[in-house]
Amino acid sequence: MKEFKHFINGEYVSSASGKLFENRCPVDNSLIGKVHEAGEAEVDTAVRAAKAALKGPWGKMTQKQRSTMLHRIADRISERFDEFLDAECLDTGKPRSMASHIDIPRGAANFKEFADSMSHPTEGFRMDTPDGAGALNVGHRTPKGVIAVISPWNLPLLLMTFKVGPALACGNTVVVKPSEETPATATLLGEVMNECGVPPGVFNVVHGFGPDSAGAFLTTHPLVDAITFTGETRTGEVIMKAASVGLRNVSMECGGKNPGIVFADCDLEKAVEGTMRSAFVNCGQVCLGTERVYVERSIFDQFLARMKEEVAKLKLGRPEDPEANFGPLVSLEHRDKVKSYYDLALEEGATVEIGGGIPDMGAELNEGAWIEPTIWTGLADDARVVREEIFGPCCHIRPFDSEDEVIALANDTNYGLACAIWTENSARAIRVAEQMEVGLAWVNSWFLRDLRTSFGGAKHSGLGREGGVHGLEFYSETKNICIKL
Ligand code: NAD
Ligand code: 6OD
Repeated sequence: MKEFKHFINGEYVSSASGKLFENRCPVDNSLIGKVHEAGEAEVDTAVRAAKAALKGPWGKMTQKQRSTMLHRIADRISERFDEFLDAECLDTGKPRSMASHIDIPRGAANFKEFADSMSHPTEGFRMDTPDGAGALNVGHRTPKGVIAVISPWNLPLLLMTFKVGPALACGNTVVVKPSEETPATATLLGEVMNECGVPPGVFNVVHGFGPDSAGAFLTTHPLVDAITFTGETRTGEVIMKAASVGLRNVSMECGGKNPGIVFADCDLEKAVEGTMRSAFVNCGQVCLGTERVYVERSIFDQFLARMKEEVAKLKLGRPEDPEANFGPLVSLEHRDKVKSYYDLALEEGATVEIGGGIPDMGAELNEGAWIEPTIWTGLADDARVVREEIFGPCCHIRPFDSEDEVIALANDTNYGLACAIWTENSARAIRVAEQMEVGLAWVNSWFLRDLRTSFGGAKHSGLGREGGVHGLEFYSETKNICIKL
């Protein structure tokens, strides 16, 4: 049985309180191991270690030296690929075929990419002065300090390193609080940091829950200089309150209820393939995923029929099953939540086109967090199932008649993370994308990412942007040095 300890100041440490909680595999609900739960004392030690490390060898490194170290971390993740893959799949139950193409390679790429993209030209302005001599203004960037990284369970390594990579590239130190559901890859990353010679205190991990636990202790700690969070909007609101004490910066990547818009002039097969991925990959547990699909009426029946055919082909199975492309939800608790929306859909008058229940997976797997991929039609636009984020493998498909109508429908939500537009008419694609109230608009694609671009959500889906220069803004402090000539 595994034991997941905190990683503080370069060492694995137990909780002083002796408090541990269980970590279970959602495939069959078997016990993976026990996780140490951090109290205020361990969080305080981690934050102080991170603060001290800013003044140690890490703080004296040049940008180039840090960049070399981040490349080494990426290489080491790739060398230990199978260990990261095993750990991620055990925690989440996701298919190895998916994690080996998305989660682990992106975990490594997040260090490589940000190692390279975080050095930017310094701004400089020469100004006139009344005496005619002039002055020179030079923008100077310093690390922000200790960054608290609070991450979720759906893409644990990918989303945690999307923040740790740029934070370290800018010279900060971090204290990571991974989700209580998925402690493994963050813990393993500690070993990699030591193997790569990252100074103690630069990367720290504390385990635990949110309220009255590691998450709250970390986000309220006065020595934390900024907080970067990925998770539910409601949790983000609580964290923002904590960050208001001391006016700490926050970056918030939160939930979504993302629309897919399928015009009659799309390439139907591409639209079906893309919508299938955006609704069902990772068992629908992707913040960018499509839970509302709007299809132009003339192709509605054809599109729906093709989607149902493809859903019927999804193969549920263990992560290691080479045929399986669909795993369980992350936990029984989350399965209960998703299932409650399946029940609500019936109460709200949905037609269940396919799925809608809990599958019989056989004696070995029936204790796991399995749920059927599901498509509904026929719900009203104000149904809760159409308005609230479910974060499961399901979508509602509804016909529309005009471009203006679908733009209004797609934007009629408190969320504003992403959308996917399917059309072969590029003028229309641009026109519609420009009117979408979202942070990310995909045209004839989904989840296609150049890490130099901005990432984040509008409305209740987030605050601020990360990625490329946007991350540089968040993870560094800019000082203007004005030199009188
Ligand atoms: P969550 O908000 O429940 O938890 C996220 C993290 O916050 C966990 O580590 C949790 O322990 C911690 N936390 C909870 N309460 C806290 C508190 N009071 N103080 C400090 N930390 C606290 O989210 P989740 O269930 O892990 O993830 C699913 C949600 O995340 C969905 O809403 C999804 O849309 C969102 N998400 C968004 C993005 C994005 O990039 N926009 C990416 C992935 C997931
Ligand atoms: O690709 C990324 O950088 C990213 N942050 C993806 C988020 C996925 C949400 O579940």
